[in-house]
Amino acid sequence: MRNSGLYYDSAFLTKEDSLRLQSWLSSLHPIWEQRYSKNRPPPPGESQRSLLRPVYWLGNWQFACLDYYRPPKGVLHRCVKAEPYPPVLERLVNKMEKITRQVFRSKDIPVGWKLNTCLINFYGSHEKDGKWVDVARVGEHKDFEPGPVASLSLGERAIFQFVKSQGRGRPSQVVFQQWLDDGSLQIFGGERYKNHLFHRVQRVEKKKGCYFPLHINTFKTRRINFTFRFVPEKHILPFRDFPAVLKEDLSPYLKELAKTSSFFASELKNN
Ligand SMILES: O=C(O)CCC(=O)C(=O)O
Repeated sequence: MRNSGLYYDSAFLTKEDSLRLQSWLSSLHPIWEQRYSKNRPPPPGESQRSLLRPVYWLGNWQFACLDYYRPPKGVLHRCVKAEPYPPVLERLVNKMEKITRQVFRSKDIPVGWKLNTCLINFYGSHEKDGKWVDVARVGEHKDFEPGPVASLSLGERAIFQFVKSQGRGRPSQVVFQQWLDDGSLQIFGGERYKNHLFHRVQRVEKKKGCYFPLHINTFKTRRINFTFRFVPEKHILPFRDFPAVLKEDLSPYLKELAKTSSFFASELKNN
């Protein structure tokens, strides 16, 4: 029988692929994004803030200040064409897509679905005013890209929870939780896990002493998570096709990325 929306394999990644991934990750320069921008200022009652963790996107980059991809209304000018997957990820993604088609019901897999988008989250401690602060968590949210999402984890274990919102001021109710191990693959989709419930990372352990040497200043990374998602190609546009006001907001990020990425250097040049 096809599953009802949740799949977990604690040992998806081989040692060799984990080392290949870590070697590739050490070439990246993740960035810190701000939640808002000049042309998309904070709404009343909110203030400008940095995301809790550095990130990197592949396939397309959904900048926080563009408010991510939120169909049906928020689909235009949300996804900036980004770097393709490196060969090791391309191969792993093919495997994840195959597993998804085998174990998920076809009604939960949209037409044209493929895992063409990846958000890489870096979890750890951040040095602020001379003190190390643990910021290894993600608040409850939904991923709005259509169809199943696949999540690959490296490093320390994280407790991942699906929760039901209980309304304003009341703590959410945990419906199901799963420890995400080093090298594990989780796939979730369907009405319950993807559309109805929220999910969050409550905390990341420190038991194994994992530490990833990466190009991120004032940050010690002990867990890395890749979430692979689907965005229809028609909603992914190159930077040059964005409206001038959004280009103004995104330019500082593109310039920072272009310092170490030939892809983004060329996107800026062709602008
Ligand atoms: O780090 C994780 O396991 C989950 C990340 C997540 O919730 C997300 O990228 O939307």
